[in-house]
Amino acid sequence: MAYTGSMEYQVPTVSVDEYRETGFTILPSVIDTGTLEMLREESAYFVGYTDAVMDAKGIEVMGITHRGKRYFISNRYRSSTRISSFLFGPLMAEITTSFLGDTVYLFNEQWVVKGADQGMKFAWHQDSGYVKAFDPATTHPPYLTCWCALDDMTEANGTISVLPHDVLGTRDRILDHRREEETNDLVGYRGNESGELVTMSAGSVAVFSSTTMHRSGPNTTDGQRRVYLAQYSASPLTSSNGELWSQAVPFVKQGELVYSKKDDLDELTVSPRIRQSMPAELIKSD
Ligand SMILES: O=C(O)CCC(=O)C(=O)O
Repeated sequence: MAYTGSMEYQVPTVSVDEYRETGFTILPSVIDTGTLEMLREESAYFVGYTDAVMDAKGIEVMGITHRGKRYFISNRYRSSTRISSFLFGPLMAEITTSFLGDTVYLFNEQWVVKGADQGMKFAWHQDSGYVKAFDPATTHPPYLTCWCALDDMTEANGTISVLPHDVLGTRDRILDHRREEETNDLVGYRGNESGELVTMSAGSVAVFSSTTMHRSGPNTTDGQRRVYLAQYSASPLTSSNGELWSQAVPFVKQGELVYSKKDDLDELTVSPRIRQSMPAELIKSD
């Protein structure tokens, strides 16, 4: 059973089949223009916010974020009054339940923005490789990434490429990833495969598994390349010591929407590691 609420859009069965076989699929033009505009405005706010944080710290690089070139801004939706309507709304319920089944938790969400002209590439990796790098004994089941395009995605502006599971045998396997000195990227593949380039229009969603190997190219255009990336799991993902790894915010239970803003920040939904990285005003109101 998938999402039981009313939603005009339905994920085609062929897309689910393609995902199961290759590890990824594209859902073209599924985000409406009003939502797209809202996400673009929020993206601008969070990039500005991140620049201000870097200014205050006097730094140009923060983890895998490089000022002006590439931004990864995670776990900030609670600072916005608008983003939760998308993250926990009917469209994402329809998409996530189609791939994960009738119970879904939010695992992580982030902006991935590449700056105009100087947008940096991002190395081959599996999203699960970032979990394994910090928790080598991890045995988590693959989770789901919804890579939501806020701009048309082209080779020129640094879209992603993906490797179908069969190429490296990644369906149920997390490869070891090594950190690249100059970028801080974790690199999971250094071979010659170029994968499938994902070109799609703004408002489309590329759906892939956390074990799907993917990378993205540099942005050589004069506009930003903006993505909102939301990740969901079918059950709370715990690390090898049994603690919650990231977040497990209840979203859909037995096909019904159960997200509750009021209970969103309790200790069952957000791990101490993620809580620590949140702005103080959010934690205080807990
Ligand atoms: O949007 C991109 O350039 C790639 C993002 C990505 O691969 C990730 O965050 O895992």
